[in-house]
Amino acid sequence: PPVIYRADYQPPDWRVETVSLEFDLDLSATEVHATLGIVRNGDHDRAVRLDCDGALPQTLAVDGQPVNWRQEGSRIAFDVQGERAIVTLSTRIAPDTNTQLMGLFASNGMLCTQCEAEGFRRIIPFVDRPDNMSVYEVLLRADKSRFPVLLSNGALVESGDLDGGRHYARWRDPHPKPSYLFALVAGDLVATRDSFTTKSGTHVDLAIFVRAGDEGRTAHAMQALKASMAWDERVYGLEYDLPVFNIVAVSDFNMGAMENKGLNIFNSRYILADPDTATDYDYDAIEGVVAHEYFHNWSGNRVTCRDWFQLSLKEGFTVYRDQCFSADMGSEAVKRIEDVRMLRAAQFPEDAGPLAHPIRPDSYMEISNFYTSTVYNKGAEVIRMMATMAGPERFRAGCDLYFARHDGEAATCEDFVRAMEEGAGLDLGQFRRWYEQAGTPQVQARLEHDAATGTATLHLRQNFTPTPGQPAKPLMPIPLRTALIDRDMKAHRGEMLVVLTEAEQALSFTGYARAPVLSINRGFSAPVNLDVARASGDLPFLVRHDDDPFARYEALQQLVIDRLIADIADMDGPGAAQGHAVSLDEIIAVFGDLVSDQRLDDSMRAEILSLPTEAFLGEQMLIVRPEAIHVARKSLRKAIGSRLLNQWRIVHERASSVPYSLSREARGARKIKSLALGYIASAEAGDAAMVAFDQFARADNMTDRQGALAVLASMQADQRETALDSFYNRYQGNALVIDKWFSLQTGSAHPRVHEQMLELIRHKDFTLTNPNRVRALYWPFVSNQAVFHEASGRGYELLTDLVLKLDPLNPQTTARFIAPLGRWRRFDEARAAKMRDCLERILAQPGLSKDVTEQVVKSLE
Ligand code: DPP
Ligand code: ZN
Repeated sequence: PPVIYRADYQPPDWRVETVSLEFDLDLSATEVHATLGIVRNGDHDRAVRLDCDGALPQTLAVDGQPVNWRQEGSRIAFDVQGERAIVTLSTRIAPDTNTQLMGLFASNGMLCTQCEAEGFRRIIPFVDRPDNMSVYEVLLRADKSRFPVLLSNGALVESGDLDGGRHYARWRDPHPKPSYLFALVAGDLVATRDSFTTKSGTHVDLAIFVRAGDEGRTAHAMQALKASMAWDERVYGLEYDLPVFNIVAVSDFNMGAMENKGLNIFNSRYILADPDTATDYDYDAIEGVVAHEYFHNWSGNRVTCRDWFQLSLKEGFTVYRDQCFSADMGSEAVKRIEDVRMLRAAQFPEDAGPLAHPIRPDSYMEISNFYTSTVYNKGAEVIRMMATMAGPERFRAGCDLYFARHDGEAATCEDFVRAMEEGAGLDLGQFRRWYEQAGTPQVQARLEHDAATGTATLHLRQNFTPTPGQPAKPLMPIPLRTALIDRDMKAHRGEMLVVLTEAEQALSFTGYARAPVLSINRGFSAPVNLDVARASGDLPFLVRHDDDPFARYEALQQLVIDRLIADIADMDGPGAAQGHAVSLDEIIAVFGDLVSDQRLDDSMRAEILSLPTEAFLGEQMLIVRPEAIHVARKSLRKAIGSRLLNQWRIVHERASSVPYSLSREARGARKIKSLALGYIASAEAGDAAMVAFDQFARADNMTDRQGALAVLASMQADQRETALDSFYNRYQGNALVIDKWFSLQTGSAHPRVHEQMLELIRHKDFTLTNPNRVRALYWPFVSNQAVFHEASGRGYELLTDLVLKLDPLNPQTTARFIAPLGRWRRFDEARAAKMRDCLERILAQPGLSKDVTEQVVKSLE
């Protein structure tokens, strides 16, 4: 497939100023008539070229005269003489055969669209690129009984009945927008309604449309929407700009949700929740995604992207905005830990592998492959670093300037950086490299102390490892929030922001009779890998005394990682381990202190006391050793569980007495309850299965039920099957909960996960046509390091089979599953060879999609 380069950007030859669309909607045959007001853009005599994917025009006329068009690859071309013209064209599409879920597709008898990034061209041929902004008017016609609800962007202009049991609705969106923000929905849906009054007094009607029966599960999403609208006014001064804001939930969806102007379309998992079916985690995810899509109304829609290389302009910024919103709604400390954990789980491996790319990529074959953790989550970290360096007021001034200057435009990352420089008064010359360079920087830190002069000197150094296409890398500015903590006072004199700009830098601080303890990259102020030379005893000190909650978490994670890496080295023979790992006794003592530390709330306690995942431990090793990691971690869990068993039981009982509510205390209690249960099970306490089953059976909410079932799923006990069956029977018919039932089994630490996986693939509720179901079954399996990377290679074969079967149906969802195989360089030769074989087998498949081809080719390079 051809490669598209950022450097080749050219403005469109023709713009579409106005779009009028008429749809005669039907599941199997939808007719589309389009009237496009086009304008020549610049002084040239080139033809009109419209992007087209599968929906060739049935008729095409320019100013009323039929014209002959020609096909040029994925475009159609025709000639137009004057400066402006009216182009009319029609297409006929079959939504119910659209398994890619791009363009107009059917889901459970309803019709809806997904146009980002290049789905609109599957509806009609169009100048389908984000710098082509048009005003849309949309007329929808359909059978009234099957499609009683007809929605599009903007506001409803008129609606009424037609002959033959049909009806129509006309929608108009006054805001010019790129085609990727176009949306329509037709179906038999029920609405939950509410309203919001903006700070300037405009009334906005809010509605969430779902299938009948789901309307009792929309309250949380509605509350999140209203909270987001208020938050964006308060924190960014940004108001909503239409009289209507509609949300529709659909069950077949590739993405999490889509920010179409005035008509957000959501994967139902990010809308539907009640205590019986959704966990606290689901509640948070809903709040975050609803906010994310709402915030796009400014960071994405009012100011959009010039081209898809600028994707992080809207996504990185909007993720940063939704992270701050969720922090404000709940716990800032816990939110930061969750976000960093996610960054390290998904983005760091991506940035260290064959698919590494800068947050503003330089090239792509298929843009769908670039909706990545790098563009989103590292993109958000880059915005966060600017916010940290500027401080809140100046950061806000930079954002104000950006929105004021670029409102109504298709902008670039460079536009954002320039607005931030001018508005916030920052010099971002060197900082721009964060947009250009892939790879996670390495920072080494060492604190040197001179007792004679009372001077502490911080030595910093930055390093880079090469990434594809970037063998050598210039230095980056790395903002590190830093504190020097006095060992006696257990306090510091104030946090400093140290910006490392050189390869090596040293900073001296006086007045330290004793060497202080270094607390660095507090709050994870820079997305780097940090290697700190420390005296043993420093990490336990930080776990107990650091006043930055993230730093406490980080210190304990590092303590555990050091110990486990040493344990794994010990497996090669005594004395193989070297370095500074603290003893198991010391780790148990630290855990013991934290289990009952009064300064921690339960939510933070549970966060800190969670062990790093096997996959994350693998990331810390040059060559990942799946069995050794599994064994070492399991044995550490067992030790922590059994030696603190009484404390875990006390915590479990205390937390079990807290009644269900959504208060922070009750949510914290639920989180620590299932964590404690997990440690009781890891201790292999004789009654563990009973305690777990008891929590499962008594649960009056999904958090406790799923928490218990997750523990049981890893056990070999009769209660396991009983609980799984009971859970399945109770929720049969609720797709989102049945997704959990699949995930709990394939993500478990049960010794027979692979065999269970084979059975689940054949389960009557498994289908390849629903992306949520595919991900629910396969993603926990692929992330289950010891199982997926079983030495036999059968995990790789299973994934390869999926890829080959799913690609013809849904390339976009399939391509996400290539990265796990692409990590072959990080495994021993035998595994690496098997992984490569699988990639070769995929590549040999005739008719392989562009999406999968790109990922496989890059993974093999
Ligand atoms: N809908 C996706 C998101 O909000 C892509 N824009 O991130
Ligand atoms: Zn987004």
